[in-house]
Amino acid sequence: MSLVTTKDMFQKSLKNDYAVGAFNVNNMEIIQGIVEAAQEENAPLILQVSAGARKYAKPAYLTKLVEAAILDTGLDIALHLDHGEDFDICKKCVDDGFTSVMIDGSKHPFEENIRLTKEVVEYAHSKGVSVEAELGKLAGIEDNVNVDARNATFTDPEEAAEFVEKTGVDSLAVAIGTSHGAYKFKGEPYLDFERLQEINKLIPDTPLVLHGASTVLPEFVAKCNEYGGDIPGAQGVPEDMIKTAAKYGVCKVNIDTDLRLAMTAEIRKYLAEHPEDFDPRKYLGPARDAIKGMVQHKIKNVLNASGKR
Ligand code: TD4
Ligand code: CA
Ligand code: ZN
Repeated sequence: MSLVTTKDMFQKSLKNDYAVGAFNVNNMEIIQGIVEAAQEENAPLILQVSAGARKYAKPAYLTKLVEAAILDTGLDIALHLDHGEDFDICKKCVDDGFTSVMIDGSKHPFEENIRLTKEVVEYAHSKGVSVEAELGKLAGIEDNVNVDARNATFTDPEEAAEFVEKTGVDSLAVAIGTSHGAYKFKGEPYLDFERLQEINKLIPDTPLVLHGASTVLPEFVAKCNEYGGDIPGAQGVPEDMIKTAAKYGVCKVNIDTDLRLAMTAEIRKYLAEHPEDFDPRKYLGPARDAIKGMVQHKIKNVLNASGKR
């Protein structure tokens, strides 16, 4: 039981067509809900921290909470920086004991993205830390993204191969139609699996990462709306699409929105039904349980749909 890199996790998942869940953490209850689920499923696990999470919780709290989770559960956990935007934040996280960092240079021109990623790879690898990079842009809410728009924003397979070769990066986040948040598609959900397969064919040994992979579970959206919320038209990536992605080289599936929805739905319900209560443990407890149930379902039925873990 310790903090581990993603290296072994990804090698195994690449060979066996399952994916590892990478869940965003912001506080103790979220961490506890996730690790309890992973413990019951005996699953590999990545906990990831965004710049926003570091700002909200303060860096030391999150790393110490993750260390506590390892002590408590005996799990191996990878601690990962999500969407690091420059060398400095990546270096800070490496120095703080993270076992994996993402350098997101996707907003830069191709050559600059390569330069920046290479700089992070050199530093991180010298400390035994894995690096994820990103190529292409995650889609906004689109009805039907036409072919030209797709080619302009989605990851180009040839570029992906060149990028990995030139940077030495350990894993690559690809843009194939997902987006962050609760409003991923206006009409029918669409992901460009042909493109994903093409990328996987050109760089078969590179673990791919799917950002924006929350399902936006209707059950939690409905519960939020039933108890005073207002999130109409929310839609995520259907579970079957995540299962398909795991067959085409996707080893890491990023989930944040589903955690937020599960937590908020339970808190709304509890407070609506118990207006006299003001003990935070009374509503954070059920919120933690909801996270655990949701994560366990995902690990068991979606991420490990191949059954080969
Ligand atoms: O990378 N992520 C998580 C993004 C988290 C953003 O956190 P801040 O609000 O602190 O910036 C994902 O790919 C998650 O995708 P999802 O489908 O869950 O939105
Ligand atoms: Ca990006
Ligand atoms: Zn992301």
